[in-house]
Amino acid sequence: MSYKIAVVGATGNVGREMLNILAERQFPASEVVALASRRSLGQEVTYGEKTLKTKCLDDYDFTGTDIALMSAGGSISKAWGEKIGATGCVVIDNSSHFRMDPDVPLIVPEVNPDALAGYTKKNIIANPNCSTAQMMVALKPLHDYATIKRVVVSTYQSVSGSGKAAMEELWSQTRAIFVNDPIEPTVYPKQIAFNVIPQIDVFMDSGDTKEEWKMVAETGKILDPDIRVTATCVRVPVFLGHSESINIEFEKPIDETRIYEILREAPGLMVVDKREDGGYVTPVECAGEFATYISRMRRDVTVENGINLWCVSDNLLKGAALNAVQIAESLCNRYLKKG
Ligand code: 2RA
Repeated sequence: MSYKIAVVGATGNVGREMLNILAERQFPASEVVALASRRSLGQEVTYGEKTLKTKCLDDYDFTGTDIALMSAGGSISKAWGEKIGATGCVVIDNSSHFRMDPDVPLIVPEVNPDALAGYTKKNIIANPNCSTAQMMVALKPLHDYATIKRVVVSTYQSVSGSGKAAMEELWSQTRAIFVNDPIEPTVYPKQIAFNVIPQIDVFMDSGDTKEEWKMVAETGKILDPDIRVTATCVRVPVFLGHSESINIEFEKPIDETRIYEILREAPGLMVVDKREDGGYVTPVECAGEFATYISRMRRDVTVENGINLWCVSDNLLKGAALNAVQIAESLCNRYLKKG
């Protein structure tokens, strides 16, 4: 039982990781096709031991392709998503374009796998925003335990979330400052080197940024619309790995020992939490890892049933490519069985 897979946006940060993870997890692929824009035609990308030459999306016929993993930006998803789905190829889209579409399931496999059943409406499944995905993995077991009523989250998001140009900007700005020849920001509104920027994506009328809105709206769709969520999303001078400070208030009484047990047993989570120097995870340690890490769990004594958590994950993996491949695995195991 094997599947023909297309990776759309194969030369981007996430596309390359999708190929790496398909190979690393030995996804049952009969063939993997790397698709990109015409300007990237022929560019080589690695898929395990193989090197694939990218083909042009515009010229590709999706007939006979079982799954398309897409991470080519919202405009490409808007132009191609439903067209590809109509060929019978199931789209797993990493852009934000379809996430809040009522006919498209928004999936974190450890959290709401049953929602996958809705994929047949458009043959499209949406991958959540990177900062949402890691928070869902942490919140789901706790919500099942004591019913979460309110979440206050502050994020510290790496520049890889903005793409290669942002990573190059952090590097070049840092280098320029060291030689006392600062350069003007281009990717971000302000300098990112040795700085933090409290803006990710555009501002909305509410004063929230779209990234903050995504965390609120996507939590409601994936986990529970009754959970009250407020977010502040910040860009930090880190290349890889998103960190989040999460304050959680529960409806029901909680026990810290039980919470540790629940987090340690939860799928996709790794608890590293010692109340000593260095007894916690930082972004540099999560890079390349599939797990979402939890540290610094402690009571929030300002409310009756509250805790604080530190949550770190590789934003290109659980925040994007890994979650997409895990969706593909669930899809094949549950619905796309082949004789
Ligand atoms: C970011 N979550 O971190 C957004 C998109 N990946 O830039």
